[in-house]
Amino acid sequence: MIWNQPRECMSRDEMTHLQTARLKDLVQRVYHNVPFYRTKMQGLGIEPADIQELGDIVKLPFTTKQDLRDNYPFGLFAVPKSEIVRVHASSGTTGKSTVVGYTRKDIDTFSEVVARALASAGATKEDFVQVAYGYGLFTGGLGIHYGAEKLGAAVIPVSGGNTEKQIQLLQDFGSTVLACTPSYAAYLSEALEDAGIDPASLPLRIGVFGAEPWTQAMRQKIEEGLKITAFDIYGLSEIIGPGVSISCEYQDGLHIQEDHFIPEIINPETLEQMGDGVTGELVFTTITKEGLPLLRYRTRDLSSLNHAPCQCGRTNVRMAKIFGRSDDMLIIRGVNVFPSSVESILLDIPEAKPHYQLIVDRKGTLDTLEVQVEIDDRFFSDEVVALEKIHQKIKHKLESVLGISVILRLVEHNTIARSEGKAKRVIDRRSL
Ligand code: DLL
Repeated sequence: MIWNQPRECMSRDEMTHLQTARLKDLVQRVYHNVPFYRTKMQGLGIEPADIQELGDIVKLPFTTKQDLRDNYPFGLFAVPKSEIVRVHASSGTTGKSTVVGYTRKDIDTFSEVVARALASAGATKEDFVQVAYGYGLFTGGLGIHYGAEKLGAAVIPVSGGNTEKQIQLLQDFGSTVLACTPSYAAYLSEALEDAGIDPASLPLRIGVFGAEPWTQAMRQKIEEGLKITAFDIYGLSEIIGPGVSISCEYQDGLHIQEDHFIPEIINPETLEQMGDGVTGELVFTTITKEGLPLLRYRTRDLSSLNHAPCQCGRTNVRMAKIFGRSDDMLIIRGVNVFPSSVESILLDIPEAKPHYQLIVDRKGTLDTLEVQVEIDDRFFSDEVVALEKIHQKIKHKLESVLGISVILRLVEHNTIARSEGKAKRVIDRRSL
């Protein structure tokens, strides 16, 4: 179902018109209300009047996570503190977290984009949505919660973790929609199997998964394991939270809520804007946000844009499934390795489970990559020869695709730590 037909199915002309008007208004607001942006714009020798059409966006300064940190906690807010009704903070692993603030209207926008996302996944007011994203400073729990309520669905606000409870609620409350990270969904599916519960016996039918990179192969594994259809929901706290974009029933990219967020793809080196189909860094400008409006925020997420019409009827531009983050890219002995490439390879191998970890280390002057992957109990036999065969097969595949030598360790079920939220796929001991 399309939740907001007029907004999600606009003609390109109408969208351009709306975005231009909103961009001009945004530039006025940040110029007058956020000293950081006024100084930046003055430094570039531009004034709000220089922004007349959409293409003028390239004249505007970029914003980075560091800018948010430098202005910690509330320095980039564009409204008086009394207008802020909620704050969230992102789960940064290094340095200070980034704090974001919402006005009442921002919370309405947030709920609206999440309602659109859930509807795109096929949820309706008839559904019971089990929200297993963490509640708290993280935007996942409360973000999906408000959107599901807006949709008119029933929310089950269980939050992350407590797997036994999750399973009990899936059974007793008959949840039809599950919202959590893909890695946790993979874990839940396995926990059901261990408990001897047939997922087909549960009413669960839709998964709304995001907050971390995951491949199509992982989607298929989870869909098979839980007997559901899984959708990819993308977002980041700085822009609003979950709901910036979502896949539709055609599963060919994620529709961006363009009436609220203008996307661009840039070359992260030259900072130039790239055309459709070219992979680069995603950049967003928040054109309706009041509390913390951002100009050209550099997400570090790698994707590409596609303006071609989609069979679902939505006209909003699609972004390709996130390929990884530019800062996730590992450089091992000079070769670029993306954790997502490793995931695709592993999940293509029937004996491998969707639980793996990459450990990068330095022995002397040489970087090493160790890949640990859990092997299905059925294959983890005592027969050394059989296991050795699987080992050789996976190692060969990894090395031929990645182009570097790999230390492969096949481990037993439940060896790799499970995560209730975002999975930690890479341990880089070189930087410790
Ligand atoms: O992860 C918001 C969110 C919550 C999205 C629930 C989806 C579901 P942050 O904690 O600020 O916000 O982290 C944002 O997570 O820049 C991406 O690198 C990554 N990310 C989020 N969604 C996806 C996705 C939330 N669907 C950062 N695919 C982003 C790949 C994702 N990466």
